[in-house]
Amino acid sequence: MITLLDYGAGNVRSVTNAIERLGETVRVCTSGEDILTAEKLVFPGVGAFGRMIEILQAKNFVVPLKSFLQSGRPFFGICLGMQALFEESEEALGVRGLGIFKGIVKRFTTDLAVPHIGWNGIRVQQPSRIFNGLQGDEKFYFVHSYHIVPTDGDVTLTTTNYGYEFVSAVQKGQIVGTQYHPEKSGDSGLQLLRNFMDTTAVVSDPIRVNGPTRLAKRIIACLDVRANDQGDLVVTKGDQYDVRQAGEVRNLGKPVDLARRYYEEGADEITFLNITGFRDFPLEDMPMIEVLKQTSQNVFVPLTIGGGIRDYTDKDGRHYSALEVADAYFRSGADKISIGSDAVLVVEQYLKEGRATGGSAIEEISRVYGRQAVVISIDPRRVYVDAPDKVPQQVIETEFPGPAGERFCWYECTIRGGREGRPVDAVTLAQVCEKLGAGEILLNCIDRDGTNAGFDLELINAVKKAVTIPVIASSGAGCAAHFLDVFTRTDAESALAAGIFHRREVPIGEVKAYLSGKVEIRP
Ligand code: 1PR
Repeated sequence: MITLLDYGAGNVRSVTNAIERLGETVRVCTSGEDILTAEKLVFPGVGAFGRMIEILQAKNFVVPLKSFLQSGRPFFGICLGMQALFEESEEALGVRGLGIFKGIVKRFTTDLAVPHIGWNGIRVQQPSRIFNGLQGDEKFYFVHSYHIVPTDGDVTLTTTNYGYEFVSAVQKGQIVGTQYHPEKSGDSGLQLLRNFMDTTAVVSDPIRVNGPTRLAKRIIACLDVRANDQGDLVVTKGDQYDVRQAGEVRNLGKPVDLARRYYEEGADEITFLNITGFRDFPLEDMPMIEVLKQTSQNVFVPLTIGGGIRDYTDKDGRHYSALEVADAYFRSGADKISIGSDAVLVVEQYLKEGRATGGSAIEEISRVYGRQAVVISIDPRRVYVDAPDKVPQQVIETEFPGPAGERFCWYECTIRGGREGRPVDAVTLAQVCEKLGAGEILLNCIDRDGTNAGFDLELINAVKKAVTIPVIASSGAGCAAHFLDVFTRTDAESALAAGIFHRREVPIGEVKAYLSGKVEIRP
């Protein structure tokens, strides 16, 4: 039996699912006594360092945890669960970590996008039983803005490159910690966990990778989900956001089945968008929660969910905060949430008042779950102008003139599934959201959605240049070459598609085979 230290923030369901998939039972610890009596302890940390330590202290977990770590029994710390073992973190100066390892946790100092999100390699520095059955050249899923800096080099288990080489895993006796998420790293991650649980696994020294490891460009499958007119939850797909054909909502399959198919075909990440979330409150419309729960049982790559993440008061006057909605999604298996309409309204408020309130959904959710868990989904459409100074919005010069030959355009943000245009432009929206605590931008484009005409590279370049967080290029993919375009002609970290995958026009494997050798991908 594995004891899981759940301190209350983040997605522990995925770790539980991964362990159960490997045939072990999980006991979630609710008291210090549970920690002390654990045979093997897994500590999956998600969120922010300061809050994690605060909760561990409030629950009186610190003393039993230290005692367990000194007992010589197997311990696996994941991400923040590994960082907790160090003395201090720049994320919360003055807050003391567990101090099992000497050293600190530092923020990335690189020109690359931070958080470091995606699949990167590892360079093995010492043998370990967790590598049994691995080659050493596999990629694992990372999502973090801070990394450990151990004082004692002997504890370094693996290193990874992101702008520079950092320590991505540690080992000392029976204590193992990885910055990467084995529960989100497909078969290779499951193998790591299996080896950890099997204390008889042979100590293995896989091939040592030469040269720096490289972050892969991610291919994301997106499932737009809503109820059809018969009330069934279906994956649908719009043409420029119109999801009806001959009056009926297009039905391209069942959400749980399709997500599983994409995982098996090699998707690096899966996104669900509850596209009528702006009018149906997700906590009343439980099917989406159920979709997540079922998906996370079989899909071991990151899951993002969007739609309806905002404050809400139900018909009985009960108020729900956006954070509560996000909580429900994280508890059901989501790794990231994505905010659409509400982000536009938050940014408008920010621009009007000239300052942050501290209470917006973006700020609250990133404070509790960390910025890497907060994605902003932007639904922009082009508005042409004949001169850049004609409008207050951020304007770009375009190679594709408008209907009256206009050579400039700006990207109007929309809310409520593209139904309502707002005065804020996509570039400004992305910049303000980054300031407020967003960790990633999902950049759709209504003009290109469902057209198979390729990504809007001008839009992607304009937004990507304006922010330092990762950008997911979305809308318009029609063939594998479009992915090469977006990865070579913009700096987008990942590309998302829907229609071509749903209709099996271009399977994920074909996209990856085409990109192989041209850009870094996870095979
Ligand atoms: O506003 O916070 O409730 O979130 C609602 C979410 O639902 C937003 O993320 C918004 O993008 C999404 N959404 C709302 N209406 C639609 C619609 O299509 N009618 N879908 C919609 C957005 C766009 C993409 C699509 C890509 C790739 N879908 O995610 O998957 O354009 O498509 P393609 O490869 O076929 O071109 P809130």
